[in-house]
Amino acid sequence: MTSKKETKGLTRRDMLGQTSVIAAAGVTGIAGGIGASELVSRANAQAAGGAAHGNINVAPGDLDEYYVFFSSGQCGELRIVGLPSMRELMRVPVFNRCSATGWGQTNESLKVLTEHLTPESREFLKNRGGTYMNGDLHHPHISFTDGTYDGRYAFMNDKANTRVARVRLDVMKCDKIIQLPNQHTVHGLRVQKYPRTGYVFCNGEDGVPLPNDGKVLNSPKDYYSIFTAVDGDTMKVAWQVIVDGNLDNVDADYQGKYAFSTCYNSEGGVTLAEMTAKEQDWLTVFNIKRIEEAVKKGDFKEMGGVPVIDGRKGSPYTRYIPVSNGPHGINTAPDGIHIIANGKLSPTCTVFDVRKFDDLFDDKIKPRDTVVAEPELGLGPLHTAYDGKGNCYTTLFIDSQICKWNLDLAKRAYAGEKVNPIIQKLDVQYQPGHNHTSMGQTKEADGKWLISLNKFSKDRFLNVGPLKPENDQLIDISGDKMAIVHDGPSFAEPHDATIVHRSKINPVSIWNRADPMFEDAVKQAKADGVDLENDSKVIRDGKKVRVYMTSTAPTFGLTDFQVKQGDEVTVYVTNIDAVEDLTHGFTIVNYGVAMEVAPQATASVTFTADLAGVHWYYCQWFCHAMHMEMKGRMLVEPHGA
Ligand code: CUK
Ligand code: CUA
Repeated sequence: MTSKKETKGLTRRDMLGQTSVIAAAGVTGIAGGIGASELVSRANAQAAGGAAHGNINVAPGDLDEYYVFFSSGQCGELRIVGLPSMRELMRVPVFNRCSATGWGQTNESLKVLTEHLTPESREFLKNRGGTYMNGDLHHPHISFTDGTYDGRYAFMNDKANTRVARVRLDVMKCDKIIQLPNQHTVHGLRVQKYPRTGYVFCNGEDGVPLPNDGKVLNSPKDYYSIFTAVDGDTMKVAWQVIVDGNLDNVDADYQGKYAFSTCYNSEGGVTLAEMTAKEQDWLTVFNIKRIEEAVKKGDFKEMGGVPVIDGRKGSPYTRYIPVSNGPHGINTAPDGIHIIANGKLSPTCTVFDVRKFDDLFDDKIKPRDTVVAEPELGLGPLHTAYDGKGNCYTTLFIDSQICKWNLDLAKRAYAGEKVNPIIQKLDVQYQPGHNHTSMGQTKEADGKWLISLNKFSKDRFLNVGPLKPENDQLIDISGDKMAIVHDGPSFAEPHDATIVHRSKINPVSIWNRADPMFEDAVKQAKADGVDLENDSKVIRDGKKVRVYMTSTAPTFGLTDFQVKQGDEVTVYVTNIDAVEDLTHGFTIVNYGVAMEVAPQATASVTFTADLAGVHWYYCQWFCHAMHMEMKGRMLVEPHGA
């Protein structure tokens, strides 16, 4: 969620809608010896029609069927969770800094975090740690080939600092980050589904002057929002499009022809009242072929080193389809035909037929002729997921519900038939944002599971103080009725998640010695005549000292090394254990230095040895019965000694 404006003027009780009834019932229930959660689970069991729920109990030693890639919002990391157990399996640092792995401190991670920076950003960040310390990761999406996940990469946005990152799914580490020029924030992010990824589509949300160098300030009519296509293979900006209005979320078709973004603030306002003044905003459709041709024939301006196309109203590259004020989520159905814009401020969802976009761009039909249904679902529709059987699951933020409805019935109702497309409304705890079905964003949607990412957990967990966890609820959708089967607390703030069948993801267990992640260390060692896997030695190069050591449980290759105060020291640790799960670490006491060294990896860290004295270094990953003894001394000779 980007704003809570839809709650304006409502009391908390109004906001909670039906859920307040359950909460009230809970109070009575407690008096009668039944807790609120018991009542809710009874209600859910009832909702499930007494049918057996999907089995969420993954027995000790058994593996989950799905990976879930969760974003973490303002925490800036990617999280990997197993489904159906909902156990957190791993955290992948991306835009944040990580104390355990040394992300943001090792040379390998600093390269990823800084190599894209422009000279101006580098200057700006010089006294701020050299890179951004925060990130706001909303949307993690897996690369596609031919309409389904191919297991190569996850791409994700940083709304806070206008960055896009890529995580390699073979090693589950971030290998590329770029900052988008001209654009201010990147919010919506999704990838090209066909023929492959291909493009990573990135929505610029806020409007700013172009260029944003301070010459234009308080003149909102000169602010522009930008849509960017990043090449997922090279991680370079392929092209950008200037648009009218603020872009919110984005999705792409299964034909490789179009991308489309929900757009709010068509008014171009800068205050809440201005941004919501008009009755309508748009779905903005981007014609990929036409844009590629424009880039080829030079119909663009180069700004910030990238081609920028004018896609404002009236341009041949875009179409603006009116929808109710402030649409939020945009979701392509697995049938490859329908796309749904979620109303947010309107109680409706708008369904488009993507096949009609050809005629729309040829001006054979009017923008609204692409709409084939517009069911009224409830208050605050934000995102819709699919089961691959023709049903849609829409989160209703204000009603705190998931609405299950049938797409075909909605189309028939829109055509004038007297049918009700709504199948079931299920209370969730509370205020859902995104929701996701298993494989539901691919043509292989399997209709088994739904996760509702609820922004509030309120009374669902032990009280941990004023800052509460959020609640990711697992819902079984395999039967006729939805049923909640698990409550999962999560720390701020998973906006989005992608549920991927485990058959699609094949990570390695041990690093390949030829991996590009540590190629710089390998190069430097070669130049120093050091064999990383066999040698442990100290190379002095003026005031620079390079310390090479192996690690194999439970010893480092060097029991001590000596440097002079003020030396610039780089320590390279190579884990020569080739045993699955045998990670070592390297921490220097009172130096703020720590890094992870997984099996067969080399990791390095550079620091100035400005603190004289004896400093023990130790392995911080419990690796052996003699792990406590896996340590050595850095001896720092004081100035003038
Ligand atoms: S947004 Cu957060 S609930 Cu950033 Cu995907 Cu809709
Ligand atoms: Cu190596 Cu602990």
